Amino acid sequence: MKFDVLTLFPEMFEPLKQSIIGRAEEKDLIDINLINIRDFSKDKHKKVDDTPYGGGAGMVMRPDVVYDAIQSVNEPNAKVIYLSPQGKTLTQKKVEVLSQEKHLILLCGHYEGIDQRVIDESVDEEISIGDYVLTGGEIPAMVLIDTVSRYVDGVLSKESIKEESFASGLLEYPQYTRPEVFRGIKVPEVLLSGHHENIDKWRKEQSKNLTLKKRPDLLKKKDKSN
Ligand code: 4G4
Repeated sequence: MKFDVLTLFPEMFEPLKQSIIGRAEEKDLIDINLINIRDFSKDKHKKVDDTPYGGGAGMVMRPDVVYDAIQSVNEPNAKVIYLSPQGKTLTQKKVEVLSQEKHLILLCGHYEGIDQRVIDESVDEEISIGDYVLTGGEIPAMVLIDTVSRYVDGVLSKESIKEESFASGLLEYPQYTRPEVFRGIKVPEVLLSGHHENIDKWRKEQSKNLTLKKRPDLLKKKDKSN
């Protein structure tokens, strides 16, 4: 999977060098290519934004600069995604669908966003990570890269994906590790029994009860396999 990220702040993507995503890139399972939109400014002052027509607060990113940045990496098989509060909300199902793509181009807006004409002209999909406003699309782009990369073959074990929360439409069962007793609280007996059938049953029941108690809305969803 190739990710091209178009941003004014490529330094914000340092966290993706860590842990599982960092290792996935080292192993060439994913490729994260950072493109500085400012490199496409033709202005002698490297200006990328201007005041909004019609007036109002803040600055808007110029369509010509953003368009040239997109065209520098665009190709027929790529999907151009604009991270914006106006997009469709990202779900685990959507993440799974996106992970089937070969090439994602992630466009990060800053300030008051990007001139609408380049969105209309070059963006395939607008995606939001939730109903709140951020200063830029960089954190949403990182969220998308992280969630999608987990579905790329070899990044996680197949088991981790199958077992985890949301894949089944339910919350994850509680996890325990050593010590057996912590502040007087013992690990649930069944987990020490070595009886895998009982452990499986117990975990499924925990998942159902937890979901009912903490996220009953998830049980009403149509798009799930429980
Ligand atoms: C596009 C338009 C995404 C991008 C306006 C981006 C929240 C999300 C931005 C803006 C974002 C989200 C400056 C408001 C950047 N905020 N929920 N901000 N703003 O996915």
